[in-house]
Amino acid sequence: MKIQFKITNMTCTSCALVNEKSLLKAKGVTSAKVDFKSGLAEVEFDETTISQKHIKELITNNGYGVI
Ligand SMILES: [Cu+2]
Repeated sequence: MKIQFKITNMTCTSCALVNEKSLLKAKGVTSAKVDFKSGLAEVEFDETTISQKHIKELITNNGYGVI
């Protein structure tokens, strides 16, 4: 499954990298791209292993917002 959502509060490209890395580290996530400029996150994952809610929690746990 593939989802797109927006991440808020990112101030630079390393914020995007931090979020991208934590997404990629999560079990069940097969691909993750975070664009700093647009704030857009694109995540592909196996929904039998990880939920959308959990994916978004990874971002909020890093101190960023999710829309
Ligand atoms: Cu930053």
